Amino acid sequence: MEQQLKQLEQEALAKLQAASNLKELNDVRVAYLGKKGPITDLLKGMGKLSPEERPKMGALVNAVRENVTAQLEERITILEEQAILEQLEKESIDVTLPGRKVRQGNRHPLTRVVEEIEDLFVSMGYEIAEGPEVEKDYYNFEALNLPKGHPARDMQDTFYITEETLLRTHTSPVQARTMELKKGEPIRIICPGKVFRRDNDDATHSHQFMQIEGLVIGENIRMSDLKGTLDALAKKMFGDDREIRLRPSFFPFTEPSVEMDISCFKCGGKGCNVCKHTGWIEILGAGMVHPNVLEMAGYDSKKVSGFAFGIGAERIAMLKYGVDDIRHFYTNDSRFLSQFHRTEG
Ligand code: 2NM
Repeated sequence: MEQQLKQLEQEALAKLQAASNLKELNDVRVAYLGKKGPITDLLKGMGKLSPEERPKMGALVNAVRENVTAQLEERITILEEQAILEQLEKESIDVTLPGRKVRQGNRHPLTRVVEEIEDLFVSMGYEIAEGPEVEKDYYNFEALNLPKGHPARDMQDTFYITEETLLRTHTSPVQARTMELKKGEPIRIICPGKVFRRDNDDATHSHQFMQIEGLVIGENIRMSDLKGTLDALAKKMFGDDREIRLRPSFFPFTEPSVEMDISCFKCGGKGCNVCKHTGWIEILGAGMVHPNVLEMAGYDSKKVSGFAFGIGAERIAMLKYGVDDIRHFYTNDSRFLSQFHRTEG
């Protein structure tokens, strides 16, 4: 029996050494030390032994069990350490690899145009005014000398919420609201913002676009003030050697009304593809605020006068940056947008 025990011990120890993972170790433990294992059997068989032999055998079996258990625990520790080392090896990172680039964002080209124009006008003492994009028919049309049924409304068809509520077709309603609030006081504001028209989108038309309008009201505000202001705008946006030209035009809210051209920034006026061989590029509309508009807002048109102008931000951005399709501004394509990283101040 002693012989048998020694053999069992050798076998168990050999299998513990051979086990290459924790599961195999556990199998060995169950096989030799488990309730149905041979060592337990031997302990159970002790009853058949003579009283003299019993303590001796009991001590022997216990010694074997303790030895195997100790070896098992040592192997568990070794294999666990091995597993951790393998895991660490797998998860190791090469800290000398170059890091991932953090891509810096940039302002949207339209934001850039709007902010450049805002900066210029703020430097000339203007305030920036904003108002609702969902507007009342009254402020969008009526207060601007465009009564219901006026033919000029056709060119500014829009999205209607109700009969009397609509998406604004220009930022002029902000100016009508400001005039109403200031009741007779002088005004110097620019109004940037989204505007809407019922239009079929193509390379040069968009049902939503960005407008910047300006309004100055006070005593003795004259056409020459408008002209000097627009000249400063043209030079700021397209270069100090730009010349401007005003042509007569029509808007219901101004009288007289003009359209402004700038001398072509590409050819300087000789004629090229940008100016369609005219030497001039149309930039904006403007005029002296119509007396009806002043009166409706509570101003005395005999005492004060004013000028106003309206610029399409997309048109300016397309000219400045050579963009050939207005839809590029709204499709969020990073190949387009990433080209507008600021390089200058
Ligand atoms: C333009 C052209 C001409 C304009 C007029 C007004 C207001 F509210 F004062 F009457 N705001 N903006 C105006 C005048 C806008 O855009 C092409």
